[in-house]
Amino acid sequence: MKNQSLASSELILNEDGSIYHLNLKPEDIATTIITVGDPDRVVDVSQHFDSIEVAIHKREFKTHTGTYKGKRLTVISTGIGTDNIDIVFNELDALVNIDFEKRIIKEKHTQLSFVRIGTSGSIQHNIPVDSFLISESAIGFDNLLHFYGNTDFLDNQFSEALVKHTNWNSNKSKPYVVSGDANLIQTFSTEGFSKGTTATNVGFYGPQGRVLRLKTEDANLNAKLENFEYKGVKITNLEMETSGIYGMAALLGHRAISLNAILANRANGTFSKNPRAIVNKLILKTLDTLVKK
Ligand code: R1P
Repeated sequence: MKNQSLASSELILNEDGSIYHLNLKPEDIATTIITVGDPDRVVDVSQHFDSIEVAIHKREFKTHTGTYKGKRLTVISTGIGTDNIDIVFNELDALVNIDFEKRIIKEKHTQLSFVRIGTSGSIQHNIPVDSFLISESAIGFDNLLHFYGNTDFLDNQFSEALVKHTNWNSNKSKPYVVSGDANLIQTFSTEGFSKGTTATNVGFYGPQGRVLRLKTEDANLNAKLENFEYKGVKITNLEMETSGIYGMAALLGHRAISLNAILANRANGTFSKNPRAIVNKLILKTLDTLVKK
């Protein structure tokens, strides 16, 4: 497989040689990449850069590359959900690990470091709005990883315990459990971050137990998630990308950490009074941690 040329239907390049959805060329990205959901958040990050050398926007994928305190960084928006994470991770990986001229996988692997700066809802009373949380691991309620082989790194016993505890409906895809990068987690484990296990959902409303006009299949799911415990680990928060990020990073040989600004507390029904300021605080904290010697 390694030296087989990739067909133009598989590795899709635009006329200018950029990769299909992201519209980026290999020289456009740094090896440290910040991912954000919202395209508008890209500027919230890059406004702190010393200078911006690349600014490209296609669909929900907006990319700025520049330097922060001398360190070259890329910030890219993924839009919402793990289906977009599949595109972003495969295409960013292709930019460094596939030779676009020869259309073959490069012999030498380049490792990327991904840092998600995202927003999230806590499901535990003791994790308040406006706090910051590192996802030590993620539980995927999406089914992205089930489409890839070689998933030995998944914690299947954890999944089984959760399936049993929640009486998980088998019509839904089986939850999978994947960890973030231990070194990045260590680096970010500074004062002000709590650590937890993040459940990644396939939607914002029903899948996260929000009832507007539609009832959910299991009205008690969030309560079951809140009181679930496996080997002392509790599920702390809900969002929509982390399992895909951790899973794709593990599959492709990259490093990833997901940082969450807790904007909602689902257990007590509260929402941040100043979400923008909280996310901006997390952005600066993240940038400064990335340049710390
Ligand atoms: C839902 O409002 C979105 O916000 C959270 C969820 O994961 C989902 O993408 O993250 P972002 O603020 O990073 O997009």
